Amino acid sequence: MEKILVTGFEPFGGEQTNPSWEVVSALPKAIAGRKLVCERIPVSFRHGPAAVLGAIQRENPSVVLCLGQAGGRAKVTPEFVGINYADARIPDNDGEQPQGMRLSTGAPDAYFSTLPVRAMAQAMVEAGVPASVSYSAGTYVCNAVLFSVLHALAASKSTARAGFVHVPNSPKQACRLPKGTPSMPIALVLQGIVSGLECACSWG
Ligand code: PCA
Repeated sequence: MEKILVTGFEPFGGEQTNPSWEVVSALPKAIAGRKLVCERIPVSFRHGPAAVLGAIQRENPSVVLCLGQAGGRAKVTPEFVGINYADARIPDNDGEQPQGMRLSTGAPDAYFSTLPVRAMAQAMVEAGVPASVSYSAGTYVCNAVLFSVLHALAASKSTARAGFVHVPNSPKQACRLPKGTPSMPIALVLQGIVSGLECACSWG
């Protein structure tokens, strides 16, 4: 049975929870006839990308989807591109704060996601979940994970497809955040991710 690797992050930035992991831990055991393998990864420039790459080596998935929290966003957002750049606004969970530097010297400036991000966003919307393609995954750990995974898969000539989806804060988080902070119920985000994965698996 082919596998789908799905990852979510531990909490960061003083939060108690991370909606990305809340969603991943609620996913079904299989989607589109492929077994789901779920991994919780650290918010760490050093250890986050390595954790996903280790899981890819171990599980040999045909699809890799990493999820992360994007505070302030109101929609589920498949990411179009990962860039070879880090500029951390706050320290990561190891206390590291790379600023204004490349993630990898000698690697390309950027990689486009190899998942069908436009079709996935469309599938999410059709399932009734607010979603749109994002053209920036930021310059923090999520972008580092996306870039590093795409770089490693390209370098090894892997046929696995990979991408990243940012999700809004959960309502539980938004209760303690400033007035007007958008949020989305975990169950709705979950529906979006399932629809997005079904779409990705039906693609080519
Ligand atoms: N979001 C952060 C890192 C971990 C997470 O869930 C980001 O967008 O980079």
